[in-house]
Amino acid sequence: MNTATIKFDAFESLKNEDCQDRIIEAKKTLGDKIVILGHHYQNETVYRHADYSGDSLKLAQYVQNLDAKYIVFLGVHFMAEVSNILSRPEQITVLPDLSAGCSMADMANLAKVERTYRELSKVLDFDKTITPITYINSAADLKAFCGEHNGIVCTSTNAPNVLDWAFKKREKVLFFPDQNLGRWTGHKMGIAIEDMPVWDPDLPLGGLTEKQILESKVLLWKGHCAVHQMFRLQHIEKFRELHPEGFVISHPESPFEVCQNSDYVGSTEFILNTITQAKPNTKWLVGTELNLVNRLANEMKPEGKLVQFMSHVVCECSTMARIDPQHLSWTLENIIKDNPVNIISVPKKEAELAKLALDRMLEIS
Ligand code: CIZ
Ligand code: SF4
Repeated sequence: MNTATIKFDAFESLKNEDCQDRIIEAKKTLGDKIVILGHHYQNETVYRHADYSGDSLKLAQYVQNLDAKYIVFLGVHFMAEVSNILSRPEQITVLPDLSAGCSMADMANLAKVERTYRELSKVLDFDKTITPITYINSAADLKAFCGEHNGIVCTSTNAPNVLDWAFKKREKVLFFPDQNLGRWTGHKMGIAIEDMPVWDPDLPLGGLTEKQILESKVLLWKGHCAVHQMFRLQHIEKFRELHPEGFVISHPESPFEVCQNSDYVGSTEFILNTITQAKPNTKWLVGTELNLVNRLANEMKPEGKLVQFMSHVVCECSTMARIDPQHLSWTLENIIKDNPVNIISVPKKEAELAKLALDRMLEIS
């Protein structure tokens, strides 16, 4: 059956509750033709339909072992690109709303990274001296750049292993686009803060002197996550005042001083595991995305654990939230009609090079 694509207009005004039934129906109809992957930061209204959930590393690992023809990705654009790159050619990855991007990923682009390559090449032999590492929160063409220039991808789960791998190969690292993850990981390896200067891609020589570049160990791209940037030392101090026996756990995308003053720092998988395995009745202040913290708070209530979000302002990842029940049901119903919409397809050459960098990461994860 091949009929016309259903337009989104028909779904826009549907109520969330009505979409829930339609999603359940569509999943039944599609059976094992589809698999739905959900990132931890997704809203409950769609997350509950995920067949598998995880951080971007875990989801990338699932993708390699799926048989379904369609992979529906509840997450953001770069994750769906990774799914397309790591799945088999006949599999189709769909992102329910194409505007679900990542503002941090957008802080680096190929033109800027290539310009950085040219600027650094004025001072040193880039390919002999520097390993480019891109955080998985980046577009596929940046992963391809890393594939082509002996580089690698990392996630917040495996960043320490990846940095270790990089320093066994070459003396320096260019880390993009998140300066906070790069700085925290380097700091934990014992690298001095002054040996990790910030590289501003909009300035000649990144705003650094030749001497600074030559003496650096890690060049930290001037990029950050707008959500994690909201967490402050004052939030921690206030929590400690009220709950001196409590624990603070933060994501490494948070500002350096927040990480420094936390009891634990790690990826979303690490945060989930740590709090889930903690003793009953413990108290936690958590510095990561709101949807994950709310879900965890509800799940931990029966054990008497208090799980509190770090900021008093609501900082949900607004791009993750674009994946809503309306877009999910629209996507599924078009797949039923054999008219998949919002297919994510990375150009072949780019995908091959990006896969090199992803495979290097998966090998050491
Ligand atoms: O890697 C991911 O999935 C993200 C975006 C955060 C984390 O730490 O899991
Ligand atoms: Fe990107 Fe930050 Fe949203 Fe994660 S929370 S997807 S880094 S904008």
